[in-house]
Amino acid sequence: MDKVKIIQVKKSILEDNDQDANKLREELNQDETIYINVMSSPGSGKTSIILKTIEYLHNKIHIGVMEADIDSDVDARTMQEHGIKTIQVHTGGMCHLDAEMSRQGLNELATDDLDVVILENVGNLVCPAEFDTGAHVNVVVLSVPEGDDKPLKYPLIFEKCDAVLINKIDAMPIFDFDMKRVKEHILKRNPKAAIFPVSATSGEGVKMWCDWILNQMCQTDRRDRPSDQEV
Ligand SMILES: Nc1nc2c(ncn2[C@@H]2O[C@H](COP(=O)(O)OP(=O)(O)O)[C@@H](O)[C@H]2O)c(=O)[nH]1
Ligand SMILES: [Mg+2]
Repeated sequence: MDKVKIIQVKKSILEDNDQDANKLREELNQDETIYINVMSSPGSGKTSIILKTIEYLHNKIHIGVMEADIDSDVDARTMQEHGIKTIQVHTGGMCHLDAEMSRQGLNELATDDLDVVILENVGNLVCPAEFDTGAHVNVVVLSVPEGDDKPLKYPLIFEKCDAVLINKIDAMPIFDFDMKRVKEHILKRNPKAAIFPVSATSGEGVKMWCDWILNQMCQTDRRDRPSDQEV
């Protein structure tokens, strides 16, 4: 097994990250590559759901993964062991990725042959929400054991996203998690959010989520950040 490619990315010196993020989206549009930013707290199942997504979609589209962490290459090694084109970016202690850091990682990954790049962002429900990475699609993974109140406690990330995956639904019988209530909390903050109850372990719900991704790819005009919607 080849060693994982690891790069240290540097924070943007540009004042206007939003402008830079729009520019990156434009560049990716020209390459016809869709960039999906997956955010969540540590352990909610980002790596697991990304693997399941690629397992489902690999016969249809080419997907690469960019792993962003403060340290380690654990998740990138997992991706590579599954034969997935991947790069590990280290953020130099930062708890998020900005558009320039994304660009550095994407350049090293080399996206020419990729239809989709999935970013597994740094595990955190706060900082990643504050920085536009240049992604076309922003996704939050919330897992059942974390509780149905998280959209109330971390509203910004739920406002900024296009889709929420409620993961670990196989664990619903064990936890006091109210699916109806969590959907209400999310939609109150973001009426346009698509919500997918899934289990990365059993595969339940994954088809609907993957069909939604394919549908996003058909939407050609993704120039403006989709989450800049009125909420
Ligand atoms: N029961 C259950 N466990 C899951 C599911 N998805 C992930 N896990 C477990 O949750 C733990 C953290 O998952 P991981 O994908 O590493 O989360 P990440 O830190 O967000 O990337 C691992 O032990 C996974 O096996 C799921 O749908 N159901
Ligand atoms: Mg992970």
